[in-house]
Amino acid sequence: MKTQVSPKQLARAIQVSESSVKRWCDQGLIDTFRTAGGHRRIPLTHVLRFLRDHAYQLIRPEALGLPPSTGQSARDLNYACTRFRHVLLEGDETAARSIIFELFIAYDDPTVLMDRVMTPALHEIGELWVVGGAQVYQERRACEICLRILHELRQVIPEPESSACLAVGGTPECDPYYLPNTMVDLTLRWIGWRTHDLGVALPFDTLTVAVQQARPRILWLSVSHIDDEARFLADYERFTQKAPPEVAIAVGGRALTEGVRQQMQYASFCDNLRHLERFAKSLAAPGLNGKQVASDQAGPPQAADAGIQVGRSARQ
Ligand code: B12
Repeated sequence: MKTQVSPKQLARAIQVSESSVKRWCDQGLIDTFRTAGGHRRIPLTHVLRFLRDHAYQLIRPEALGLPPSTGQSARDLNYACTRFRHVLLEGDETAARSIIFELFIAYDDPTVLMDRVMTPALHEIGELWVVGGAQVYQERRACEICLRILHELRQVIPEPESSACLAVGGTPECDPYYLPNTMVDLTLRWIGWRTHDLGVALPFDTLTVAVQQARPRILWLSVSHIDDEARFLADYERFTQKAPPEVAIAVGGRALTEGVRQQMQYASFCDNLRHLERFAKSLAAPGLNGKQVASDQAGPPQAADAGIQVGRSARQ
C-alpha cells in the first residue's frame, strides 16, 4: 500500500493528464509536498479526500496501490456490511479491502465504516458461529483480515502533530480482543490525536506505570471480556486511584454491562467509536486543550448529545 503518490500515478488512476494534476497541486486543490529533489508528492489520504470532494471516479485504483475494484461498487452501508461479512467468511481479503477503501473514499470517515460495517459483520459472524454456520477458522481468518485492513487505513491517515493531545490505551488482562482496541486507536488518530496503543491483555500495574509516565489526556480501556468480575473491579479501582487526575478515562466494550459500569469510575463510557470521537473532540476543544478539566464538565453538552454516558462519580 502506497502512503503517498506522484501526480503521474494519480493521473493514471483517474485517467486525466499529468499536467492537470500538477496544476491542481499548484493551485492548492490537492495538498502536496515536495521531495528533497523537488518532485511533487501527494499523501494518499489527501488523494482520497480530493476524489470524494470533486466526485472523480477511480478508474485504475491499482495505480495508487489500491485493490482493483475500489471505487466501482455500491456504497450503501447495509449492503456493504452484508457483502463484507460474505467476503470475510470466504477469506477474500482483496474484496474485503476494496469494500472498506471504497467506503473510506465515499465517507472520508473510518469511524462510520468501523461502527457500521466491520463491527456488525463480525457480530454476525459470531452469531453464525453459535448456530454452526461458521467455522472457528473462518472467524479467526476474518479477524486477521480486518486487522490488516485497519493497519492499512492507519497508514493513510496523516501523522499527528507533535503538539497534539495524547491518548494511551489497551485491553485489560484476560481480554484478547484486539480489534475493538485497534479501532479506538484509529478513531483517535483520525481526529488528530497522538496515540500509544499498548495492545491487549495488560495487567493494571503496567497500565498504571504507562499513564504515570506518558500523562495522556485520555486513557482508553477496551473491555470485551472479564474473567473474574470482582478482581477486575478491585484492580480497576486501584488503577483509577493512582492515575494522574488530569487523565480522562474513556471505557467501552461489550463486557462493560450496566451492572459492571455502576461499580466503576470513568470520565466516559462510549458504546461506539462515533461517541468516542465526540468525547475526545470535547476534551480537545479550543480553550480546554492541555488544561485540567473535570471530566463531568468536559463531557456535556456533547456527551448528552452523542449518547455518551459520563461516569457515575467522574474523577476530579
Ligand atoms: C473474534 C472473536 C473472538 C476471537 C477474538 C480474536 C481477537 N484476538 O480479537 C477469540 C478467538 C479470542 C474469541 C474467543 C472467545 N469467544 Co469470541 N468472539 C469473537 C467475535 C466473533 C468478534 C469480536 C470482535 O472483534 N468484534 C468486533 C468489535 C469491534 O466489536 P465490539 O467489541 O462490539 O466493539 C464495538 C463497541 O463495543 C465499541 N467498543 C469496544 N471497545 C471499546 C472501547 C472504547 C474505549 C470505546 C470508546 C468503544 C469501544 O466500539 C466497537 C466498534 O463499534 C464475537 C462476536 C461479537 N458479537 O463481537 C465473539 C464473541 C464475543 N465471543 C464469544 C465467545 C463465547 C468466545 C469464547 C468463550 C469461545 C470459546 N468457547 O472459547 C472465547 C472466549 C475467549 C476470551 N477469553 O474472551 C461470544 C461471547 C458470548 C457472551 N455472551 O459472552 C461472542 C459474542 C460470540 C457469540 N455470538 O456468542 N472470540
